[in-house]
Amino acid sequence: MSRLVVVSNRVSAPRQGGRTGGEGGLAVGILAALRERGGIWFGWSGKLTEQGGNLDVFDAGRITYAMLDLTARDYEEYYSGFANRSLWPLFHYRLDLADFTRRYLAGYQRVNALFASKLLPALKDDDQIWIHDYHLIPLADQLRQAGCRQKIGFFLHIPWPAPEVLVALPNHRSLVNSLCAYDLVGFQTETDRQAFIDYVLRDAGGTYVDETTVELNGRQVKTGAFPISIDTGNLARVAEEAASTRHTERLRASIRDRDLIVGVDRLDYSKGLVARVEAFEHLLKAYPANRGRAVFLQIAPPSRSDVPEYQQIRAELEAACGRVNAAYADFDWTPIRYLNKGFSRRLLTGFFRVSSIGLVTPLRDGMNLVAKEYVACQNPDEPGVLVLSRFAGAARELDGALIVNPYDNEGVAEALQSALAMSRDERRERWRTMFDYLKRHDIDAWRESYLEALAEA
Ligand code: ADQ
Repeated sequence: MSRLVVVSNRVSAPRQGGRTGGEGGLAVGILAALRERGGIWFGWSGKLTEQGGNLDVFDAGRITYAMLDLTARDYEEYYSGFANRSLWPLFHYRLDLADFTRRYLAGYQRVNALFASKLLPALKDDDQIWIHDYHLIPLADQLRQAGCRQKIGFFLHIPWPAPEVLVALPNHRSLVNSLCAYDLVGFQTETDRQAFIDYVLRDAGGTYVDETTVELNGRQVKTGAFPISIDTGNLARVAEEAASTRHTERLRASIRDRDLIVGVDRLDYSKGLVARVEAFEHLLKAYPANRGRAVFLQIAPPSRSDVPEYQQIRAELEAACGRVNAAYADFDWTPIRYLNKGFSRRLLTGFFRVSSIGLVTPLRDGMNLVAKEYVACQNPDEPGVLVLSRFAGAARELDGALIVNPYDNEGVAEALQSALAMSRDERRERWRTMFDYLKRHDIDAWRESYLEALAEA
């Protein structure tokens, strides 16, 4: 079996003591494949140095971790700039927030070229290369120009926008051309894949080769939808144990017989947090029986805090939570508990397990793993209800959820009210279909289906 070379913006390398830094599902899934096949995980070290370009390489078992330092200017232009101020808002349909400063694009291309030049010497002839996410779209093109002939696949973790939105990007054409340097381009959903095909056929003059393959400028690229997932079985076990830990007991004791609604997100404008608070406010307004009874716990640690739009969303969220609490709190009850910090995965699983509702209402999201994690963590006898935005990729799969439109506060409030009133039989039935689905479609199945398609491409 050929070696696997994984490239992503950041690398989840083991910390001292041998455990991996990233406990998240993606790291678990990728590490399983790297351990089985042997290979390299290549990416940014997270360090900024004066010169940049230094490569720190070390082996752990069959895996080589190769981590590259960047300069402060690289960070500003490639990461905070083009990746997070141009592509991220655009791909999440926030044209109003997108900043297409040309300097950012130049930095993005420079860092992709740096990745290519440092990766190339480490490659063997029969390696398979798997590149992740919007930070690294031009990487295959850069590698090809330097003579790389290996099979290269790409997976996009965020949505691919409709052509009408994509064309607002000044370099949309060259970005799509560079995607055609891959053998396989994977998307989260069929909708994303179709949006890419639409652009290639309608805007770029490409043609179909077969149902999943298109040709553009003499290059053929295969496409596929590969909805990412979680380590379902393991997470369910962790949640069962977490149900009786000290922290979960403390949370349960503080809620007493009230209803807990939980939200867990990075503090990102794509996650719909302000609208979510407004929907909860509407629940208290329209259904007064919930006053003194419902508690909304929102966990949202800061993310990308050096990007101005993230400082703004944080201020807006704090104001919204403060306003609702000021309007509705009583001496023995606070409606919203807003925590501006992260928690370990283990603690979160316990929090998911004791809550009556998982509230996941992004305005746009590639997949949203929190929705899947919430389902995996439920108690089969007494499961909570998932209230899920139609704009999350996960909504295509989790049909036992109450699907909502996050722009419609009153509609979300109605769904919350139905979830709170739902019979145990209905909750069990809805949960069971989703859990069985996630057992079959877990992170291992995702990885295997992607790598099989890459091998065939
Ligand atoms: P994210 O936008 O980060 O990921 P999501 O998939 O929900 O969104 O979360 C990733 C992970 O971070 C989850 O495992 C979650 O538990 C964890 N996490 C989130 N908030 C946390 C918190 N407050 N404390 C601790 N952990 C937290 C991007 C795309 C998604 C896509 C993933 C994977 O935007 O659409 O699902 O990549 O492809």
